[in-house]
Amino acid sequence: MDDGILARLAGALISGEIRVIDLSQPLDDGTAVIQLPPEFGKSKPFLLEEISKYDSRGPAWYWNNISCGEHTGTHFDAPIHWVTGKDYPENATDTIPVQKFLAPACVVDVSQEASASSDFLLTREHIERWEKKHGRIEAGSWVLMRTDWSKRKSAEAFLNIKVDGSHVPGPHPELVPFLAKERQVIGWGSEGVGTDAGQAFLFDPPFPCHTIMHGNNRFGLASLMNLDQLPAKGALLITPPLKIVNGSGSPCRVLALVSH
Ligand code: 23J
Ligand code: MN
Repeated sequence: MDDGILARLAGALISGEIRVIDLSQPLDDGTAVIQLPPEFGKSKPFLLEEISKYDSRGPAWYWNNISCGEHTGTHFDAPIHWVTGKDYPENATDTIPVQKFLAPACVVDVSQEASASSDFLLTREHIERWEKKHGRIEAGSWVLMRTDWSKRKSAEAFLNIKVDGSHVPGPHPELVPFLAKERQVIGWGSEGVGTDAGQAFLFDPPFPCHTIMHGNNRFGLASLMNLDQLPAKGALLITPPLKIVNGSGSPCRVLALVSH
């Protein structure tokens, strides 16, 4: 009998000892897309156009054309997405080494803090408290910020745009270099529409998660959901973006393996 590591993994998947959690939002024409100020280019929303459905256009088959921006719905941000990450080799969706698409996750639950303030920022002090309880964040791990923000189902509530811009929780600008440099994380994941806080255009630097994570050749995951179903430590994420040639990111079916 083969009791190698992959055979044991396959057995645990079949027995249910390892469960697979879907961290992705459904994609349809109501999926929230980031809104930038009007002077900037716009991302297209997700669009599904029927080609045929067992009809005169195709009697035995159903299929659709799809279109959307790369950063639509639950998605992966590659280092090439930001100017600070543009010169790394293997920095785009088609060239990132595929080994990097499987990595462990640390989940930081700040759902209470985020429900009290939509401008909540996760700080280094929060992370250090998390580490006292769960141990040091290992190099190569994702840090996922659980806010329960994904429970806001309408695009309006999810984007939460006021006269002065979007109000969505995210990482504090001082946390990002700590995670990138002192913890060597593989990337940062948020439940919001992007990895940065809604007000991050005002931070120094602006969009610190994009600027510093991608400036250190690290990744982002945005519009995650079901983080409340993950343990603080021990989940394994599977995050392959589409193999878009020179792509800056792509919608992603993010899965988590969880043992119980
Ligand atoms: C383009 C410009 C600014 C931002 C973004 C995209 C994202 O958040 C994204 O989805 O990567 S902040
Ligand atoms: Mn993005």
